[in-house]
Amino acid sequence: MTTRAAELQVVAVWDFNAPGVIQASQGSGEVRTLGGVSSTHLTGAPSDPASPNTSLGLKGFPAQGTAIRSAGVEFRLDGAFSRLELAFDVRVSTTACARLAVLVDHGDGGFQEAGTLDVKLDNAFVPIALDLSGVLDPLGSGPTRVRIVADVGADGLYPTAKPRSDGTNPYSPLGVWRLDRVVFRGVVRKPVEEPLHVSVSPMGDGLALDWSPADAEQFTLWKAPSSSGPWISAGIVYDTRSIESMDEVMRFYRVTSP
Ligand SMILES: [Ca+2]
Repeated sequence: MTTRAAELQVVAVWDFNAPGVIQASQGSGEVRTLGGVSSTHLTGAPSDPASPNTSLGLKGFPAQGTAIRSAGVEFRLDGAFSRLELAFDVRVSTTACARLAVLVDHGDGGFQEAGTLDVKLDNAFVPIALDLSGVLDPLGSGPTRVRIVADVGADGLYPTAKPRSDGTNPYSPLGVWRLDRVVFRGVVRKPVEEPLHVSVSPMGDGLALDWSPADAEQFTLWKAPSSSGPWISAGIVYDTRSIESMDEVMRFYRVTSP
């Protein structure tokens, strides 16, 4: 068994040091703006050693309390990954929204929340990290889309890093975000790998699928209506046994590693 940290590799990086380039600077993918936000290039984060070092500036956010979770950026990674982790540096201006929601493509056109992040400092780059595996790993394979968008607080308003001296919220659509060193780490998930031998035995109302440990600490379980497919990922399994309910349609199973 190898350790989790050792297996994760950098799969895509955006360093935003080439103005106007939307492609990843390392790996394969593209970034685009969302919700009417426009992009510009501003001074980069100190963590980026490159010279010149610029960042992706985002401006033109929605009016206070409107168009929630619509404004920001979307990163599309070519390929599918498991154990995906996102890290980036973000800088919010004094009047910009200081709450970020990270959303991942649910595979059916919808997006699912992977986490919300509150930036505590204004006008300084702060490092952010988020494990996306909890929401991404149960999903099927395909292009991976991850959004970073402005989110409201419990009061329905876009929060800022700090209030005015009189306690009021200084949020303004003129506020600016800067993103830099957006790094995705993970394990490349191949569409279907060689299946492991699976033994099947009845258990109550379902089936117990058992397979050998192989040289892995996680496995992908696939289902299909026939032995020729189409094979659909039923999720990542961290054990060598899965209990499946009887399914009239999905009658074939395979397990691959990872
Ligand atoms: Ca940079």
